[in-house]
Amino acid sequence: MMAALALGPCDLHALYGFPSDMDKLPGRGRNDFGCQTCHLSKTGGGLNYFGASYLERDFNYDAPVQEEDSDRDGFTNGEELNAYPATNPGDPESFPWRPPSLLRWMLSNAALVLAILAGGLLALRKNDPVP
Ligand SMILES: [Ca+2]
Repeated sequence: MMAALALGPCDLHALYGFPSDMDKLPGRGRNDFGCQTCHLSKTGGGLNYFGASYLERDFNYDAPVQEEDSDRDGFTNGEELNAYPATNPGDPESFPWRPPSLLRWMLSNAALVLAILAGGLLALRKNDPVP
């Protein structure tokens, strides 16, 4: 009983064997944030933005929860929890790395970028003096 008193609500949740809501999350909720995936502190307590959304959906990690951006950091909960490494969907200061906009454009238009580069190389070769 003394050990249980030293644990936070998130630990008690697992200790007393309630259905694990963490197990429903990507990677079974095993990420660097632990209880803070849903709670404000490492020992549980109040819910963060994602925890409130998850509770609102009765702990169903369904499409509306996955597609929501609970912490309004520009990434959906699903993008954050499936990122490698996962980021915290309840913390707006935690989000996946996003390449700069020019690099994103170049990656999404790779064929055009390669064609421009190839055309530039051909133009340079044409200007080379013939041996
Ligand atoms: Ca986040």
